[in-house]
Amino acid sequence: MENSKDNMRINWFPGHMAKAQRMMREHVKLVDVVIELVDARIPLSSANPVIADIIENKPRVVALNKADLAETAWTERWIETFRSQGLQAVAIDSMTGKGTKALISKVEQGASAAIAKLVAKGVRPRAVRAMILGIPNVGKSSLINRLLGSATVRTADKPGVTRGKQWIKVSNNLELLDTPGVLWPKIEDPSVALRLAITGAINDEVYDLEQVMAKFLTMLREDYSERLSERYKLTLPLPEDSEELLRLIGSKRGCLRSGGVVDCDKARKIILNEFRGGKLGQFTLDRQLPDRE
Ligand SMILES: Nc1nc2c(ncn2[C@@H]2O[C@H](COP(=O)(O)OP(=O)(O)OP(=O)(O)O)[C@@H](O)[C@H]2O)c(=O)[nH]1
Ligand SMILES: [Mg+2]
Repeated sequence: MENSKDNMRINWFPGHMAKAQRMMREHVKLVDVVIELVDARIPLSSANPVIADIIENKPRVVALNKADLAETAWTERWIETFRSQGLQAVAIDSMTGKGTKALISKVEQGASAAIAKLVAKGVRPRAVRAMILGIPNVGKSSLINRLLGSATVRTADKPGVTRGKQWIKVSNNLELLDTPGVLWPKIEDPSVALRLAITGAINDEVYDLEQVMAKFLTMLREDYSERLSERYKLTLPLPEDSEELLRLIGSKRGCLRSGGVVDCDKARKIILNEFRGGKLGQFTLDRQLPDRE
């Protein structure tokens, strides 16, 4: 039987995502502006290529969420890049609310032409309607809760939490539509799939942790060996072989089975969780800006 996890050829576009995508196409007509959440650690890899097609020419604001987990200098470079492509972009942290004021003002600006058009037709001015789109686990529901100041919609540290759509009245001036996270049917670039898995956008059950962590450890050793050395008390230079590096970290962390054998699976999970929780510091994993024309 073919291993469905081979080469990360996995089913990350389950039926509920296809359904959610259809719902977005229908609802985009009802909104004045779209807020696209991307993950500040992977601003390019987390940008769904299908979104442009779904939203057509609705005004769009790109919010780089989880900016607290990304390298500030890189976040600024990415914001510049989005702006140079003619997109409004802003860095936010949905846990503390940092950047959300700037986001709201961009959303209001984006909607102003549509609202003015209604008023010109003699319709009473109404609240701005915005739809929040983005990949699973990027923080769409957390952003809504932060704007509301209460845990109104469900959030969790795993993809696929929000299933249906939900309108939320944030204020008299703003109504938001929360949507389920969607990926796209075919992720062509394996390095994109890798980054989506590492950052938690792809359900942990459907990819091969061993394969992902071998590649991730190589990335970490190349760009962040000091951080690894500091966190896990390792002497530099780190071993070139990712399996050896993993065993070293595992033994430092006491991931030992009887007989002193390192429990590699446990070590992999520890490293990944510490990365995701920000315990290894701030990371930007998309480190190549698109060429400027
Ligand atoms: N550090 C950090 N964590 C965040 C931020 N925003 C959200 N999170 C965390 O990311 C996880 C996912 O958040 P959700 O709001 O459920 O994500 P979602 O986009 O609604 O996910 P789906 O509904 O599954 O598509 C939760 O554990 C949040 O606490 C942020 O700005 N910084
Ligand atoms: Mg959600």
